[in-house]
Amino acid sequence: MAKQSSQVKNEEYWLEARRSPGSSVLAFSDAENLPYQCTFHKCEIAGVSVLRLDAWPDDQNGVPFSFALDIEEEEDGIEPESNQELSFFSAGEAGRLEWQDAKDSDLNAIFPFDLRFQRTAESRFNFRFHLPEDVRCYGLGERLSGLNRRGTVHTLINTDNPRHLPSMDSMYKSLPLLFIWHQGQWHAAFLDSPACQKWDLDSSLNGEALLTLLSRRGWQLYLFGQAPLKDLVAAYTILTGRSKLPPHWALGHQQSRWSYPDEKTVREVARQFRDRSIPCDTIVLDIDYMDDYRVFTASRERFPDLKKLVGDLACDSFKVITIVDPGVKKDPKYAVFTDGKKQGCFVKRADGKLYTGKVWPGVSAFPDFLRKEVRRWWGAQHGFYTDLGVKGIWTDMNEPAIFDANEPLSGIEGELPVDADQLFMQEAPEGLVGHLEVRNLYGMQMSRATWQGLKALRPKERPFVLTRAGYAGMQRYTAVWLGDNNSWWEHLQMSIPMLVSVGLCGVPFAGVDIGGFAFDTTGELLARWYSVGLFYPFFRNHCALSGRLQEPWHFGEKVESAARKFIEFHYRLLPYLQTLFFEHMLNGAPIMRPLAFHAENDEHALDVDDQFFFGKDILVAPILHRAKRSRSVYLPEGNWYRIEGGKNDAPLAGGRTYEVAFGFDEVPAFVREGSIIPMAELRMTADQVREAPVTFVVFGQSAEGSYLEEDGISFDYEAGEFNLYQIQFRKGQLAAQPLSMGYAAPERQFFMSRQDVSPDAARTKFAISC
Ligand code: MIG
Repeated sequence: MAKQSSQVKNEEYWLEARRSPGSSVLAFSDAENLPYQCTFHKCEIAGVSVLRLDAWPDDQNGVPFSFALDIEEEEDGIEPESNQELSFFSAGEAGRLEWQDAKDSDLNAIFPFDLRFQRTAESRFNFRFHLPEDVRCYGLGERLSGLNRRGTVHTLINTDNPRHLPSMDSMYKSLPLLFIWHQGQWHAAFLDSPACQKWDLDSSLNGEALLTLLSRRGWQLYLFGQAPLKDLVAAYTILTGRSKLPPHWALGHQQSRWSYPDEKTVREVARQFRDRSIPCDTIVLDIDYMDDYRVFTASRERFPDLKKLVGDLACDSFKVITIVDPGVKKDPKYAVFTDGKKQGCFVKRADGKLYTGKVWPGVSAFPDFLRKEVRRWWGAQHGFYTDLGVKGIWTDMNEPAIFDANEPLSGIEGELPVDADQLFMQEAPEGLVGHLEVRNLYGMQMSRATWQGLKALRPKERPFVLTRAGYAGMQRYTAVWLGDNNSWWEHLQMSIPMLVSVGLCGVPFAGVDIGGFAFDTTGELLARWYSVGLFYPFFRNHCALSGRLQEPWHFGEKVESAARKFIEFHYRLLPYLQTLFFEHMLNGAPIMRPLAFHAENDEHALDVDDQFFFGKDILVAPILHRAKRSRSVYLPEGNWYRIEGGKNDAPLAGGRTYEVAFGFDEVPAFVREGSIIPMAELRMTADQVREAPVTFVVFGQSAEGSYLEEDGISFDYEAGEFNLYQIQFRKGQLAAQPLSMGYAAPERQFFMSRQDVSPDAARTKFAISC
């Protein structure tokens, strides 16, 4: 094919694109003679114009299979839907999108930042784009940074680095989705490649971003044209999928510790929760429940009858979650190892020998979760836990973390190491690839294997999986927590922009360790942390080996009662939280949202990252500093009630900042005038809340909200077995409009109250009739 230069933008770099006659493939070459192929396609997704660039080195057959995309697969237990109306529940939308040929001239129309890209080394692509002065950069998932990611470098390669200092770069998860705000409008870019990516968002303040991808494989870059932030999130989550409804119990309070050393301690912790009437659903067993850290085993000395323990806890309405790491102890007497080895499930080095690395069990082998057969094999091992009655699985160390190989890439200035110098090889659909090319998929595919395993073992129950490492699309299988934070006020503060960003990147079910993981927490920090944590969708207190005891009662009466009050508030808000998970399925919206999500034309709101929306109607503005009693709160447009202001409280007008004091046990949040919050009567577990009376708390003279009913555990809602109501308050009357009716809900009592969330608020009976 004759190559002639058409256009060279900027210096020696970039895009010498030529259209090869009669096809949409554009051939590229450059001064360094590193040719590649590139195609442009476009499509409309959720009303957003999306341009997709596919590029791959000349000597390959096209772009590799994408694990990020939500492509219908029988393996995931997803069958093509029969009912069109319910198509929003089914995965596989990305597979059904119709892409049309596009030209490189569409590029600037959709993404007006003068994007240029080039293959600049054998294993490296560079992308550049402009970042005008006013631009804010949101997204990129889990980063130790404020909401606006501009002005620094973000390296996306999954890494276990427990030192969450300001200098830290690579984190556990890689979510390569960037949102760009410019002159009141949003755009987005998603680079789908599970290799190392380095996003330099104008660290030298010259108005230019440089994105480096270190890969010998092809990639797909999605550019999202101008649209409201929420539409961009909707479009991205059509591509990469949405979370299903979690089991209802998993929305309750979880108590964890590295580690509860034995059965007796676990029973004692559970008893304390019930004796002290602090709501709790789940006790989490960290690595020490195992026999010498062998996954799929339990210690005979410390947990001699785990089944009985799990059963006894179940009688007391507790669920048990166990941790599972990917490393399988290399031990010829250990069936999981010998069987996995026989079946060829473990990764090998480039020379074909079994790869081993040291983790908790000592020398260990690692499954290749990229392979379907291996995912099946791994999933089936979880019968060990389901037989014991264990309800959820926490997958940890799945970057993977390997004690002496924790920093897989020291820098990415040069080239990707050759395969022989990488840890191990993996089997991608297109053939063997060096681990670093696909590293960011490891944790995601482990949680997928776990999700599928639990689904196959207990087909009638929605699995609960929690992961540390992950990549774009992981929300289809798993909840996340953000790893090893510290018991520092700074990390309480940071949890807000971090979780909000993870949510914007498609992952709604997220939280951080409440109280902080490493170091000793204080009573004040723990209580304040619960005042924020009650709004984390994933709501867990967890603490490291060496820290002081961190359950809510170890700090005296004042802290215990504040923590109890916040945990109770979370439980009372469960009906509202449930509707938010449902909303996520409908439109991809996260649960914790930045102010910009709803304050669309408010430039000031863009830079606020110590507050967040919990759904559309609750604005959280917590105290985040030691010894502070008040803080400055920015209220966006609208009128806002303090959530615990009571029935005589007057709302504050938005569009300005107030200094607001919050009592030590006061919920630090506001409610939008015109909203209705469904709140349950208090119960000690989430399952019990499902049957408790619900009060619709009305804020304002004319208000709206929604309310969802479904069975909380099965997949029947996917077949339409749910009831969704729009609740309206007009002219002093409350009414429930059924939007969808398919579930025979158990009896429940309903009430209405005006502006008063307290448990003893004056309330009137209300009947949802249909
Ligand atoms: O090397 O399982 O982030 O939550 O308690 C540490 C022990 C391994 C890291 C997790 C943490 C967990 C801990 N794990």
